[in-house]
Amino acid sequence: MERARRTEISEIIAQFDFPGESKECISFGSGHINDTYRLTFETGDGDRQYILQRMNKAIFTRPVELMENICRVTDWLRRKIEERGGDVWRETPNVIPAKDGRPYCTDSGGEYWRAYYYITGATSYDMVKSDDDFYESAVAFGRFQQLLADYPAETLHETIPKFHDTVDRFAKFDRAVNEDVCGRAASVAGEIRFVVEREPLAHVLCDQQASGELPTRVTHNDTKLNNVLIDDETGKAICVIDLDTVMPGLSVNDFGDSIRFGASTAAEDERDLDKVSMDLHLYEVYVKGFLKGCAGALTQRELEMLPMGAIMMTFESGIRFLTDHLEGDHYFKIHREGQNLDRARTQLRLVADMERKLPQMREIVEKYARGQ
Ligand code: ADP
Ligand code: GN1
Ligand code: MG
Repeated sequence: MERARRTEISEIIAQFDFPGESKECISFGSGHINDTYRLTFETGDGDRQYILQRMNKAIFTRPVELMENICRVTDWLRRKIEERGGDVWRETPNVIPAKDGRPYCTDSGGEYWRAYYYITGATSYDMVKSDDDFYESAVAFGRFQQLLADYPAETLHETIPKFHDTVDRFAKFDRAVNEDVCGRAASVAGEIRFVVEREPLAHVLCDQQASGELPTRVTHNDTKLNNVLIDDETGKAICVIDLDTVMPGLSVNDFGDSIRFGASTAAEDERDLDKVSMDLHLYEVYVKGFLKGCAGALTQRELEMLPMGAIMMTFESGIRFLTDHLEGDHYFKIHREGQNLDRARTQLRLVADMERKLPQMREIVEKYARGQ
């Protein structure tokens, strides 16, 4: 680690009551937004590990409210897990308060940081390795939905306003195309046309939420496979992590985000689009696990709209990546030129594939919903 980072991190570490001697600090995970580190401390009693994260202030503009949400939700989950005889140290993230009692601290540059106990013996995966992992992640996200089904969603802060307001996402995309600040629009005319042709799609779920046909629930809003920790020994999903975007939302969007990421046959930024499709078998595996985890918590309308949730989240992600490409990559971290365009292209390819597969996607949900 270079010197500046080291100084910065030690300034943060000093604000928490970590035990023993600091031994290691490594960059961790593959998220697009926050910066994550794993800290190791040597104590007389063996090594102890923690997760330290710098919250992205440009994106999470109200970090105090964000941490309030996380503390409320994890308190609730801990109570539910305890009632069921589960392990509260492994089945939910546990925030470590700073020395001053706040669930976060700030550094001299005004950045916000938080710490969690590190959950050992578990891994988060960026790609589906086996059906079992994907099934397990589905059960975990479904269970998350179920455990929070009676939580008063309206009491949570909206950590990113209009996060899954696809109509608003479309409007921002439209503005980015018109402003074309980087002069990139002409080179992505095909992608822009694909999105514009589907403008009516952006309204479908927003309208049903506004009319109350779809209930507003506590949702995770970033249900990628890599936001679930899978136990290295048992292969069971133990914990849903990355709770920054937990806020009021739609269950079908949580379902959909998992499908667009995990049921794809290729990585989110794959450049060879011939490799990209939505795997119906993986889709079925996820439906089965998600409905098991939800354990009857979903309404009939939510069940009917699950396939639409998959299309919508994929479409919305495509719009977001394309917007960021047009605006000069200021939102999603990139590791190579054109990465956000590559990400947009995989998402739009998946949308086209899901449109073709919609009848089968519906049949699969019906098959598993019958047993509900
Ligand atoms: P991001 O928003 O950047 O995706 P995450 O909260 O998902 O950040 O954390 C990044 C990675 O750090 C995760 O994919 C996971 O591997 C690891 N991680 C996060 N929290 C914990 C934890 N409490 N215990 C163990 N590993 C964790
Ligand atoms: C971001 O931080 P990460 O990688 O878990 C983004 C999600 C996107 C995802 C795309 C706060 O999540 O909404 O779906 O990238 N998070 C935020 O991979 O915008
Ligand atoms: Mg994550």
